[in-house]
Amino acid sequence: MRRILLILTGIATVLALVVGGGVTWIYTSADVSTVGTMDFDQELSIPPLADATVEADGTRVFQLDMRSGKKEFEPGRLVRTWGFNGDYLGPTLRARRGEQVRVRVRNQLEEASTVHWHGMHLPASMDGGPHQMVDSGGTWTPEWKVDQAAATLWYHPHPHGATESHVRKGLAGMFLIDDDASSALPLPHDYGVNDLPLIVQDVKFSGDRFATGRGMFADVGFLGDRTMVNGTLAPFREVGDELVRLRLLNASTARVYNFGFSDDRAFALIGTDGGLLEQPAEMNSVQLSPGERAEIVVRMRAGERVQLRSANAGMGLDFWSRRFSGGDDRFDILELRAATTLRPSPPLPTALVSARLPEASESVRERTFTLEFGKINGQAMAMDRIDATVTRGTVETWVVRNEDGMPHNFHVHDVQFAVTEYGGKAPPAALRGPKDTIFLPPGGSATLALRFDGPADPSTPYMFHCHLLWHEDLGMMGQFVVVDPGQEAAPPAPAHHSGH
Ligand SMILES: [Cu+2]
Repeated sequence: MRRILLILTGIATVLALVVGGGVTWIYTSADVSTVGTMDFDQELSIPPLADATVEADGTRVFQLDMRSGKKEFEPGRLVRTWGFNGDYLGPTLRARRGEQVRVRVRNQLEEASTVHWHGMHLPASMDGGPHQMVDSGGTWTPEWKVDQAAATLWYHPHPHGATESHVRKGLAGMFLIDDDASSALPLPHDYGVNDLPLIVQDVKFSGDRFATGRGMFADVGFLGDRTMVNGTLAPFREVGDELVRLRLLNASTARVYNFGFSDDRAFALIGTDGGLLEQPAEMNSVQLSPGERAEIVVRMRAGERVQLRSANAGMGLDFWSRRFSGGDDRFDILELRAATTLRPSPPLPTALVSARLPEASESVRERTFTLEFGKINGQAMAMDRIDATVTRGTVETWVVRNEDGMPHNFHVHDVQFAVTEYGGKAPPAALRGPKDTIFLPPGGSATLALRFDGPADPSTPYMFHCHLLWHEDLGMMGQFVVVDPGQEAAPPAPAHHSGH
């Protein structure tokens, strides 16, 4: 009897050690750090400014071809990719407020996709969401008048259920808006010189393809083991000005970054998703979840090297989920190398632009959106269901709550909203500018003021959704239409396909 007990105790001990060891191994091997390990041996590529023709009536016309290709990301690493007008990512589109723009989108891929203008105020039928599919071999030519403040926007596919895979393969690019107010400010403006677009993505390779698998317990979605900027691995960039503006875009499918510098220097946040702040805000780090942008200005010292880094993303998670959601990961992202002599920069202005965001006091209606895995307000996305009908010209209050144990975010098409409350408090400096995407930690909430300026289109919806792309594909998305006063929503037409 005693012997059996001893044997049983022995077996239990061994089992506990194996399971405990396994869990410890899974836990300790789940975090990633590239800090201090990077050679920074590839010069950062800068997406070219897209060619445009200007028609007699002033319309600025761009062309974007979606195509497949191959790109050698590092010596001996040739990967199958997708891109716009090239093998990977796309050119930077640039237009001024007040201009009419037209984009001729040709789909040369073997499957249908879409191109969505993230952050752009435009008619729903031009939005490039899941209702504006462009078939393989098809052409889609949206056109609209740019009617919003200077901002760093971007474009990417939005086909329902396949957004994660289309973006990960390389379909993303920036769309910069200029206006008179921003051009008049003494900010770094020289594209690719002292005004750098930075499209940040995490990546993992598997032979000649991008890996797609989610790690064990990684309920946010795919997390890569290294990062790249503008499709460049281990990038460096030489800079020759005292002040350098970085336009940060988190174009990753699931990863949240907390950007700062290797020496923890302060920088000035000058803009958020939808454009410039009223005044610069000094900080040491800025968090961006997928889809979010930040414009920052950093002061360089002659001859130095400093690394843009992401660390301590935390995300408001407990120690277990933080580890498996990438919150403990650390990345060296980009090395800035200052010339031995720097061109002097004018001082950063203390005031940037005047206030223009909607206010809570203007709101005529409140709605609540609860986020949980795969659902918003208890329902998964349905292409033929309109979830909210808003009246053109009105301001609404949207209260968004994350009732889940994992992080999410919330993106609204067509508008730039004001964050009036975050976690029950006044929003921090990084959330005081125009936003179209907002991060929500587990149990977190945000109160938004949104002005819907239309135009009315009762049968073509805009989307709101979680921008963690796996979650979005699973159905964490809903639809709203903008109508004229007294008008009702019409059932959405079946997805329109642009064919040959
Ligand atoms: Cu989500």
